[in-house]
Amino acid sequence: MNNEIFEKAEKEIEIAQHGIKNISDNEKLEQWRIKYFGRKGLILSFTQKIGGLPEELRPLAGRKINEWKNYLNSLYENKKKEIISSSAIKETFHHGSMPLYTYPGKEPDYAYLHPLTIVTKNMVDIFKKMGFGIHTGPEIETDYYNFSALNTPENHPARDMWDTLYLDYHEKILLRTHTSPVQIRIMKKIKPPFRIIAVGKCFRRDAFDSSHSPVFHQMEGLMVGHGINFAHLKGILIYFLKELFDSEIKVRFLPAYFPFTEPSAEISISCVICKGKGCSTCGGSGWLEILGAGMVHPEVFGNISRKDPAYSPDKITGFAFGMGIERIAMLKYGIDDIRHFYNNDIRFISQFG
Ligand code: FA5
Repeated sequence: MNNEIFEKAEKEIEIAQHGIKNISDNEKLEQWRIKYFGRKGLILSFTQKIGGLPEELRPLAGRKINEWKNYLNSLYENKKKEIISSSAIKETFHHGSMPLYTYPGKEPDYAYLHPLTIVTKNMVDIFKKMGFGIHTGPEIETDYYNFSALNTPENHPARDMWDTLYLDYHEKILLRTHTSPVQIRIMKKIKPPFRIIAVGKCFRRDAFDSSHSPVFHQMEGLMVGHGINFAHLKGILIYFLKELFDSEIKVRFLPAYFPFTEPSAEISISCVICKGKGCSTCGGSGWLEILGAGMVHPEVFGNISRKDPAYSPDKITGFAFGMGIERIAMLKYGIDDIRHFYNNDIRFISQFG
């Protein structure tokens, strides 16, 4: 055995060492064992070459072959242990005779959209179709935006319409009682003509009952331009309500009062439960009040036009509306208690997605 043969053998051992690293099952390990220890394997073929060597080299060659044999054997034994212990891990995931990893998986719970999210999206989509832009405003407001700029100055009796939660009474910082302050913020930001809606949380010192929550959601609408009149308001709201509920519903406008609109209207739809015949949901009247609306009061435009003449009430008109999203969702889905929306009961929430 000359040097060349020794080098070749060392190289083969190196290949064996790399080869065993990637083996992870018994079948491949057995193939590896045969390749090095089998009848035509590496060790035997070197052993057979000893006889053909000069006598003085034979003891060295014998020692070398023993070294390689022991080394390959230790690689083999270690790998065998490794495979046994990894299959032991698999065993612990067995169920009876069936490995758990072949078992059908447990179906995960799906996430559901909250009914208020679904209804809000439906409502927004209808207004988007009619060219309305989507805006938002802050939930923490000042007295000015929530009241004064909306023609409801201090000591105005209409302030009693909204039981207000103040964060700082002296600084006149409060949680907005409605989304109408967004009207003022928008008019200070963009020039007419425009049409927008704004959705968000509102807060009132209202006790929880089946139709009231201290935190609820409103959608505000505002359309301002030249020659906007009550017929536009009616056309847009009737189209919206028929799209949202059902083209068969009837829509009723009754005179109402809001300090920031004149004239103002309270808008009802024929009861979606009894189809207008009279039931407990509509209190026997056949009608469900659903939103407040009206033509923007000239005083409101006056507050803006002091800084921006584009809002002079002589030049432009507009209409606004505001609706409670929870109340609309209750009617749409026949939900009898507003508190269901906030209880986080998955059995309730998963019915709508
Ligand atoms: C307003 O808040 C006016 N800003 C609406 C408006 C906007 C009128 C623009 C004219 C022009 P009102 O206080 O009626 O109006 O509230 C509107 C809707 O909010 C109600 O019809 C109701 O659906 C909902 N709402 C009011 N209070 C609560 C409450 N505590 N819980 C749940 N929904 C409520």
